[in-house]
Amino acid sequence: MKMLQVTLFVAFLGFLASAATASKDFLPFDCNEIYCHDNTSLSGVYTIFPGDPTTPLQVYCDMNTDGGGWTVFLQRMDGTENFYRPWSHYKAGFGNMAGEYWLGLENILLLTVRKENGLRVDMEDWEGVKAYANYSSFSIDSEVDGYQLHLGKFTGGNARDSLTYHNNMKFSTFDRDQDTHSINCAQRYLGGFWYSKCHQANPTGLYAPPGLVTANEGVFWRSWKGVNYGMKTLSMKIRSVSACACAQKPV
Ligand SMILES: [Ca+2]
Repeated sequence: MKMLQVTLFVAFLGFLASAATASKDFLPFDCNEIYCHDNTSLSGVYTIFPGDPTTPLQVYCDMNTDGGGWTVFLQRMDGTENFYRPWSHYKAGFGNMAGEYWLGLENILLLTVRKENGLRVDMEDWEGVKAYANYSSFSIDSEVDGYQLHLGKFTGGNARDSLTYHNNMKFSTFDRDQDTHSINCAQRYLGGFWYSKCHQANPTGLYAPPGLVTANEGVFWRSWKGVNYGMKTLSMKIRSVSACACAQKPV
């Protein structure tokens, strides 16, 4: 009897060890893998490993919108974070993952270079009305190529399309002008973005309610509310286009 107890106890220890190993070995690449691993996961801050296993990255995962599994790389919601920042900050990322942040171009590169992703932009006005825009694919080049944007087709959304204009642009900040205009768009319009000549949207622009910001400087999305209207919230998020093994939540 005692032998059986010991055997069961050892078996139980073995089970615990294997469970711990399984959990330790789960190093999710992005929010979609977290969602696929457990489709009851709630929206919130998670640790992902888009680089190697020794470089964890904190990120906000949107597990609610359109089936969940979205890795958020830009979040505007209350104006607490300063987005008028130099190249080095946009490269590395800044802000608070539970609030406003930019994930960083190097991290966005890691997330998009190994998997094909779709892009979704969600926004909300100051009356609580929501709008979105979907794109079939989203990726960027490395720093030596200016983090050039490669955007797929606009595939729908009531915000309509204000981003295709920015396709194939390099990224610009006030201290690295890579836009196609003779002026410095990032400096003039107070953000860091794939500015062209200059923009149809300004997701990293100056956060302010409508009427308190100069035209073209706010967090605007031209095809929805024009250039004078800064959004109350705006987020940009990506998700792998390949379906995961689990069933996604119904929309
Ligand atoms: Ca310029």
